[in-house]
Amino acid sequence: MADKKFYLTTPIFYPNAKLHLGHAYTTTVSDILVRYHRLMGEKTYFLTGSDENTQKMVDAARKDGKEPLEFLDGIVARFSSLFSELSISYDQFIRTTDQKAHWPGAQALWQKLVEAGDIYKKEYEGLYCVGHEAFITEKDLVDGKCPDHGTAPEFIKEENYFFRLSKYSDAIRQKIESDELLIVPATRKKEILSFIAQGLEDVSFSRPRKADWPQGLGIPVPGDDSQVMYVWCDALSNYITALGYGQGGELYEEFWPGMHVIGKDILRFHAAIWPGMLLSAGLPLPKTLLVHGFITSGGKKMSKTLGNVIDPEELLAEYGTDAVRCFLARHISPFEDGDITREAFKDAYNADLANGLGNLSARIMQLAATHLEQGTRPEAAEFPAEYIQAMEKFEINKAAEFIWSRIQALDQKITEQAPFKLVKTDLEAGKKIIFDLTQELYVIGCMLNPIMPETSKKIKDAVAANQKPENLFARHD
Ligand code: ME8
Repeated sequence: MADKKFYLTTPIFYPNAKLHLGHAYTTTVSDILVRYHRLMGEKTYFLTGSDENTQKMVDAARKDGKEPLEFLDGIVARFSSLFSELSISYDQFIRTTDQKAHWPGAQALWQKLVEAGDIYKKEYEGLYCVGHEAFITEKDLVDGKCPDHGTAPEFIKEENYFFRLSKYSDAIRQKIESDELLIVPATRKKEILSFIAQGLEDVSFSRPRKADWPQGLGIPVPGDDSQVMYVWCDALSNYITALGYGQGGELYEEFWPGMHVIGKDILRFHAAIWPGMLLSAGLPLPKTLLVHGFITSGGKKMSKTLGNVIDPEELLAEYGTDAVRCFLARHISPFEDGDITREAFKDAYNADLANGLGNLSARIMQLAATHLEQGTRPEAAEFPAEYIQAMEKFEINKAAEFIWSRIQALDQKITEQAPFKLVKTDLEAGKKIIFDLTQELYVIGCMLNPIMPETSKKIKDAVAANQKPENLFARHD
């Protein structure tokens, strides 16, 4: 087991605004999966980062009265502080403006595409949506605007380098059909296969360098400084540049190929363009794409005008790290859209944590501290098969559901067997039940490790020390 490798990436985030709960979701799901594989004794590597060479970032910086590179540092510092509050255990944070860590690998990959004869120059005109950082077509528009971003696209006529993606349609389709590139859930696999069946078109892979972009922003196309790489070509390559691809990186040899966690909105980039680039370069494709849904609030897309935006920082300040992680893990399916409101969050917190896990741990450990002589740490916790199976299939919500079914079962056991009464009439029998309860609580503590790392530790420590854990979750009214 020790030599089993697990490499997982989050999408790299656009640093044009603060991260919202949707971004926190992607990152938390990723972290839970990595922590699970670490718990299973595998050697893991966890990458996240920011997608910085973009027009939307430049626009946001200027609106804020800042120079883009200075603006970036401020926003990226906030990303890392959010990730630290969420206990995200990443190994590396890659920034696509990093000229040492990212640019050489991105340029080496570009060079491979050139060598394969897959890059060519073409005069191009089209409608560019800055929100998507992609060209869109007339028929995508509603009242002349991009329906996702509510903004009118820019008409662009320019000479670009193109990537011959069309050449790889069949090869990509085969890799996906055979699950060599596994796309989870199956509905997303089906969706992308029907998209590929129409035939993939070549994609514009560079833009002329903008006069108002500072030096240090935008990766120069090798051999043509007047052009910078198209943002998706640049961004996707982060998954291997971060491992030192193109620079003799040992991490690349050790960990690639790995798994990408993404939202449903960026499926095409990851299941068509990215495999196309890798095939062209003769590199292995990712093993898995886990495609999650979108988080809505009260059934609607979070928006400032509707006033339903949920700020992860506020939730974290009010309820704490593990409570936020628990809600995302247990109440949102990693395969479908999910909903959150403040009310639903509070109710779930009180039921799952204050009355559920917190109360159960306190009851059991109070009994143990009163009646057992010493700590009762089991040698090694056996992980139940249901838990393992759910986690291996990325069904984090099912794994959490299983843990909570155990919590309910223990609650019921205490009520039915009433060890607190039994100790008065048959001390040894009462102690045996209390001992068993602590053992089972310990297993719950172990299973909670990927989802709620701090709570997991508190529970395990309490069992080992034969003490009541400090107040875990106070009720919120
Ligand atoms: O797409 N619910 O960056 P991004 C769930 N830079 N997930 C959501 C969400 C929501 N409401 N809103 C966004 C990008 N996300 C690119 C990625 S990767 C080489 C480049 C998810 O900051 C979204 O689906 O717009 C995406 O996976 C991630 O947040 C980053 O979004």
